[in-house]
Amino acid sequence: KIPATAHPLAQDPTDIASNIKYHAQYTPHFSPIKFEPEQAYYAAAESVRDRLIQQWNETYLHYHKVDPKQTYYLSMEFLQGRALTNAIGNLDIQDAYSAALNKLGHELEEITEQEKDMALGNGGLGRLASCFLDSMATLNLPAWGYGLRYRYGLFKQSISKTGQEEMAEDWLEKFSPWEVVRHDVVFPVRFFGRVEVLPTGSRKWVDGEVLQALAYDIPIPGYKTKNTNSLRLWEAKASAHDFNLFQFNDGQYTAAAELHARAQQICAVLYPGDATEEGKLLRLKQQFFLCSASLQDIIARFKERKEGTKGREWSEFPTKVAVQLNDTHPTLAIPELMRLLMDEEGLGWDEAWDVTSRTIAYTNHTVLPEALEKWSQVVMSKLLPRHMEIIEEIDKRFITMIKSTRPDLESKIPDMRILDHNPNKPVVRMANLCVVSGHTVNGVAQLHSDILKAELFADYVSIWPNKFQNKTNGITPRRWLRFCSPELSQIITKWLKTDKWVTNLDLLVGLRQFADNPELQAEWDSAKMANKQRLAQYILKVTGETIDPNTLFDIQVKRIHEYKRQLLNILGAVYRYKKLKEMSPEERKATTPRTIMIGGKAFATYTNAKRIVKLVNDVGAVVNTDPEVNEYLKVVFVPNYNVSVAEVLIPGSELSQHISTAGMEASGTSNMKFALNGCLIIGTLDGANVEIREEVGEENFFLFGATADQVPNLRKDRENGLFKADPRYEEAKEFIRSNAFESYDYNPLLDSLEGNSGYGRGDYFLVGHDFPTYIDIQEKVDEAYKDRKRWIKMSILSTAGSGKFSSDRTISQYAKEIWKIEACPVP
Ligand code: 26R
Repeated sequence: KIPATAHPLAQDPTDIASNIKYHAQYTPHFSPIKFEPEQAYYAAAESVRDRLIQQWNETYLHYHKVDPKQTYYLSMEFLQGRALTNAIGNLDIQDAYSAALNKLGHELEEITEQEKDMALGNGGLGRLASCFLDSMATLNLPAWGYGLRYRYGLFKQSISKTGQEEMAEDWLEKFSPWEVVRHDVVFPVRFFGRVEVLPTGSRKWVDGEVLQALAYDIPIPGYKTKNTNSLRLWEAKASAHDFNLFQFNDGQYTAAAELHARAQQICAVLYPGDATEEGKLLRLKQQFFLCSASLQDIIARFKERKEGTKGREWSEFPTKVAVQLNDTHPTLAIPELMRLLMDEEGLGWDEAWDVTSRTIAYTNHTVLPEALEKWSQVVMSKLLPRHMEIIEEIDKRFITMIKSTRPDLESKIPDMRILDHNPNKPVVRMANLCVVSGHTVNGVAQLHSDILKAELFADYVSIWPNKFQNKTNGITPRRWLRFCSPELSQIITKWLKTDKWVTNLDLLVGLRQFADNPELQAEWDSAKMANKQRLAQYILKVTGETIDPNTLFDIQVKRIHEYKRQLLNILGAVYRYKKLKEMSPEERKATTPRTIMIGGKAFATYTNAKRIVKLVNDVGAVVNTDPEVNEYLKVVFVPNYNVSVAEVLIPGSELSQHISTAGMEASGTSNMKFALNGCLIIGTLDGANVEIREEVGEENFFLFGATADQVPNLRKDRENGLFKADPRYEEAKEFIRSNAFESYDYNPLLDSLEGNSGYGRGDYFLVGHDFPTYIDIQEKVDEAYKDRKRWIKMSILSTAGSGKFSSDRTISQYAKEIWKIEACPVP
């Protein structure tokens, strides 16, 4: 009994079931024999999409009519994860869909598992962009994301005897039900070529090769609001004109489709390796492709809306458009906007510069020197000759300005200017270009913003004291609490007597008054236990390891990087193992049993990071099969950490580690997700940890380690031979060197902790310095965990103090203090 039509806005489970069936039948992707979870997922997703499309169109038309100032968030990364649970949750149709699927013989939880993660991002920066999109829609802000439609997102990680292996992750293997191709939204994007000087004196970029950017839109529904914004992802195409039929018929198949092949390369992978010159060029092409297509689109929309309003001037562009650069990756938006305004729209330099600098703002996400982008001037001149000219002009005018207004800064010019004329390798410094051109520069946590002002951008602060801001990161409470932990959410709603906390996270402070209440504590405990059990089942499924939910669940999940110090964690675990081995059975019984879980991906060519992954796995292999300690300690590597894995791990965690060398982690955002889920943090005074500790209370935060201002001196001490290693630290390292875990050669990794100077050598990340206080505070953790009541209370207070870390708060601040945009709710 298949319905002939479906009503997209059906509320009744029977009607929704009909919609789902309708899609299974009339939007077919499979042979009409099966209706298994996979088929049910696609059909359910399509039925949800129908209802999104309705409000999505209304949103576009409404913005078009009202013509408010709109923000465009340009980012090379969006780490969206899965969409179905989120869409159903934001539309508030969970129960009806659950019931509808039951009618069709399926469970909602099971079919949502069918969805592949959309992993078009590496880590923190990409996930932040996705949390921001959720908040922008929820706050009814006219704000869109712009990115690239990578064919292959972040690689899939598997673990073998030799460590991490990478495989292409094919999120589009079948197709994505969430994207809509806009066949009418296509823009040309040029590469290479030359600059032609016209008789009028104006300049024009010509020749080279021209590809087409085609728009794919993904709906971004807000929570319980009609507003549904867009994430617009560009795909590169060559046109039929570029296909040489003559060559093809002549058997020259590759040559015939050369431009088509080059177009395919552009969006083939997220972050192509940049070890080679080819890789670097491809990455630069990607960046420009995003910037050019997005700005042409933004300008087209401005002109379209301008037509209705007689006489709008280009000078009004910044009153209608705010462009936010997510790190320096889309910096080319600056010279591209200048080029479009001058060469295509006929503005003069001053007018174009005024518009551009009032439109663009830049967020910095890291102070790590190797992550500050610098592009070869030679490569840039070849690929983007007109942009190179414009950048040279910006640089020249900046220097002139300094010389005339700030002669005192003359000696700083070589550091401050955009072009670095190092004779070996002249480069363009993208961060400098952003600071000089943008109206606002922000860091992502208070400490990070302070460091930017005091160090990286100190010289600019004296010229533009008001340009620099802080916007402490946040996370969306929908995905990261409401949907990933329905049990805990229900308890919170019950005790706060409202579910308004989902959009007003500050209301969580209301839990403080009940932190000692035994009834709440019992409920809290059982919700956490349910989440731990779900996590234990997941670990069993993916690793074959049985873990005991009665042990302390201790988690560190994030990209593997030496500054994040997974090595400190594993050295601590090794030390714990060794002590357990030395204990009598009675002594062991008195310890706090722990399950240490570590997960994360290592960049494919980052050797030390890969060694760390292997070490964690090797330690686990020994510890987990050692019958003497097995009950008291397990070490598990969680493979293929991604957004949907995080949604299982975080709710089930009790302690999480955020232990970067102080001053190096710009913010961290998983720390916020853990704290929000009632997980206690063991951490350094780094990034947003500082603010989390302030909010949850210092007695609910396990602090250790050097502070950011001590770090430079500690490194100097080390160079001067003043570092004295703690015997426990030496013991842990020696134990690994003795081949206690695997006969693999860990000496190169451990050697990075020795010596006395240099990046990556001489223990640049201060593992040795922080090890003793780390072990001491871990003992405090063990003690605290023994007092069940105290621990639960701390857990409740952690959630209660997490209100500040909603991305709704972050986005409201961006909207007010940087973008100057206002809500535009769809009636
Ligand atoms: C250019 C290339 C080398 C590159 C550098 C850095 C590519 C990607 C990155 C990602 C960096 C910038 C990143 O993810 N930074 C993280 O941003 C998060 C969101 O603000 C912070 O929470 C986190 O501390 C920071 O490391």
